[in-house]
This record gives sequence, structure tokens and C-alpha cells, in this order.
Amino acid sequence: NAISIDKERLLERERQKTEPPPMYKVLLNNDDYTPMDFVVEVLMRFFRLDAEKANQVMLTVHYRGKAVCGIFTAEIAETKVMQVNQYARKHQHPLMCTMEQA
Ligand code: TYC
Repeated sequence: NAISIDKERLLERERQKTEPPPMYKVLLNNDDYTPMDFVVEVLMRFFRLDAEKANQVMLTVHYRGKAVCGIFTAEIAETKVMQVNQYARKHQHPLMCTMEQA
């Protein structure tokens, strides 16, 4: 009946409210030209990694082709991708930052 349908609608609305948002992996991709030091600086500046962790992630990208720098909600992931790519272009490096659903 109408009451149980209204109740279902309310329950569905509550479910959506409490559902965690979709999360996105932000990745760095390897290339042959961006200096290793620059990649480490990017990881420290934009992903707040310490020097050791930044070096580790940079080497993973270098040897394996890509690595996850962090996992964020859509809006934050999009901002990181934009900031890193703009920063790389400003310094005339081909470094590529991308995102994909976690
Ligand atoms: N492959 C680069 C080099 O040998 C280093 C590098 C690491 C570039 C990570 C991009 O995301 C990157 N200088």
C-alpha cells in the first residue's frame, strides 16, 4: 500500500545519506624525461608524503609504470590531478597524473 511505499522511499533516502562516497585512486605514470627529484618533490608537495615514502612511490612508478599516490573522493582526486599536471607543465616536464575508480 501507499504507506509502505513511502516508508521504502524514506529508507532508501537514509541509505543514500549514509553510503560512503565513491573513491578514486590518483596515479602517477612513468615517462622517460621527468627527473626523479621532481617526481619526489611533487609527491611531497601535493600528496604530503615524507621523503622516504615519496622516494618509494617514485621508484615504483619508474620500475612498474605507475603507482597510487593516494585515494580520495571525486572532487579532491580531480583537484590533485589538475594541480600536479599544471605544475608539471609549468616546469616543462611530461609527468602525467591520472585517476581511476578505486
Ligand atoms: N623514469 C623517470 C626517469 O628515469 C623518472 C620518473 C619517475 C618519471 C616517476 C615519472 O612518474 C614518474 N628520470
